[in-house]
Amino acid sequence: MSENYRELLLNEFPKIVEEIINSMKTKIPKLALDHLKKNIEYNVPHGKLTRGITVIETFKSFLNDADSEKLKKAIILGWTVEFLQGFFLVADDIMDKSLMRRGQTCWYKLESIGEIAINDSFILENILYKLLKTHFKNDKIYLELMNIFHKISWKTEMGQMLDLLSTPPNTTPNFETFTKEYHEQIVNLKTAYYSFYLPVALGVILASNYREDLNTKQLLKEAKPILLEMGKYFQIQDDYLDCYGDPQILGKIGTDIQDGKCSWLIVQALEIADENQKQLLYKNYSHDSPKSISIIKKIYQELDLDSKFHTYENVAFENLEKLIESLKIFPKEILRNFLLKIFKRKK
Ligand code: GPP
Ligand code: MG
Ligand code: MG
Ligand code: MG
Repeated sequence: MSENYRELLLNEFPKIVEEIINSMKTKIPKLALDHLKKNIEYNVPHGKLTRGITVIETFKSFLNDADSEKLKKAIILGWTVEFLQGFFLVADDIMDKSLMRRGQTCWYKLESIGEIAINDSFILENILYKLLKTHFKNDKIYLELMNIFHKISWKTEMGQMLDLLSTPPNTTPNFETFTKEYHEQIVNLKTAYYSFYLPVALGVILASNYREDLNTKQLLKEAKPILLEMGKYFQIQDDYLDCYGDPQILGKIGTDIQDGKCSWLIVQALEIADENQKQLLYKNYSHDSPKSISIIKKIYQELDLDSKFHTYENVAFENLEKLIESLKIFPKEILRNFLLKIFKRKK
């Protein structure tokens, strides 16, 4: 099923690129048009497209007999979340000093790119609002769509701010904030809202464009806590994979230890480490040297964080299954599918 939606999305992509390029054709010189196209094509379509697919899946489960015109709207809306994701990732890689993304060199790291990547990330964000305007300006949900993107972007940026403040430049990490509670707040804001709540909410909102009987507010109110819980599980997987994942499969190389991130792994480690291990963690965490990184990884190994994560993963899965089972009005299948897509993921 989702393979089909992936194909639907990818088939529409060249048309979206063309639409954007055509809108600028007579306004900027060819070399700028070429750069704009390259920015979009390099940074938007190469991910798993889980968020875009979820928009379409959610929409379809509320509007099973959607005709091709309505389905096209779902596809466009799917791409708007992927443009938002492209924007966040280009910017995040600069802030995190990452090297690889989706199996490619990070955009800002390309020899011909560099700091223009900052502006390119802004452009990717702006394109999503252009797409909304072009394709939804005459729909009653237009304002609702714009509002939700603004609201969720704000949350994500607050989360990114907390994430970055856990280790400001040229200082030691704020270890007093390396707690479960602070970590939970970071992942909830920086990941769960835009990656889990937003795609499902967009699917429901689009369906409500055609079905008067749908109570968007009620439906989303019920699904939201579960989606945020799934988002937390997803970012904890991301934190785990940063250290234990295979970069070949993951398409990116971990940076959390040298960046001094308030990651699930370091929070767990500080909770159970003995005094000697704690001192070593304090001394070496956030240092960008192979020796310091290997000291941290060795302590993680001594503390058996690998198997602690697997235990957490199984408990989180069971808990989410129970939560989904308890839904009264929101279709369980949508959330079950979403959960199965990420359970034990390697990328
Ligand atoms: C994931 O953090 C969070 C984001 C990509 C949101 C970024 C938000 C901005 C406002 C730019 P991460 O750094 O752990 O992701 P990854 O491991 O993929 O780099
Ligand atoms: Mg980051
Ligand atoms: Mg990052
Ligand atoms: Mg990460």
